[in-house]
Amino acid sequence: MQNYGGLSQPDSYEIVILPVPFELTSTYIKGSQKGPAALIEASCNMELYDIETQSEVYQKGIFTEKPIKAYSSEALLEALYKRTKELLKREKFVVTLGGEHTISYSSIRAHAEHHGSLTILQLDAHADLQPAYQNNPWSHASVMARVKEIPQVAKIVSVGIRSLASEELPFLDRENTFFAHELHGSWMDRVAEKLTGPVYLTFDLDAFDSSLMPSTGTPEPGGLDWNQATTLLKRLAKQIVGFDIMELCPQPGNPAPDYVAAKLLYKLLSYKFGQI
Ligand SMILES: [Mn+2]
Repeated sequence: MQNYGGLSQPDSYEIVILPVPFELTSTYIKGSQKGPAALIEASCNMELYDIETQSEVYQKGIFTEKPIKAYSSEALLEALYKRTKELLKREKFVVTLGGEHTISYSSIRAHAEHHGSLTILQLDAHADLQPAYQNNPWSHASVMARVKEIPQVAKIVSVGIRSLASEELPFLDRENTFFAHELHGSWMDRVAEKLTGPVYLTFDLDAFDSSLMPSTGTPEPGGLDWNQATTLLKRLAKQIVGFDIMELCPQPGNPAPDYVAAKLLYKLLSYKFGQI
């Protein structure tokens, strides 16, 4: 596999890309295990100067780790947790690429323990609050239910939700949930107000509208567009201490969504480390 951005591995670096091509519980369109490789391949075609921030964030050093693989959810989650802890101890900024959304649990757990208290910003079409799904507590549809159980997670703010099962309603934190149909007027102010202290961003790509991002396991209409997502994230970027980009499910013959995901990652890094 190539390195993110088509870069050669730097000797010193602040940023680590952690590919996790793991998929076990997809229920609709399968293929998210190919997500990290497709994102990285698309990223090799990006121009690395960011106009908005007038920066070349790759100069901070971006190191692409070897993919983490395992055959069971439990083994994968343990391996990712350990690797992330180790990287955080070395003061790296960690970006995790999925793969199914379940993976975020370990990333969040490691970041939450590292920071003591952490607010989660979840961009997603789905609440992912099923106590278990198809009898599996580690289903992609249960990931935020598991994240809620992490003691150091202070709050989860969910944005873009537009598909829900009635079983999830009792678990929904209505105060901190921004449904897609509510994203008008001063919604970004309202989201920003909820996000205090260090923030971990988990970006399920199905948060994007399915016209922009058809390449996910569960594409949904009525989602965020590029400018909405990047304007929100630009505003919050300095608070973000780590993030993941999940559920890219590449489609043969349509590489454009892979490029959207690759560019989203670079935009986030540019906002985080560049001048805004
Ligand atoms: Mn999700």
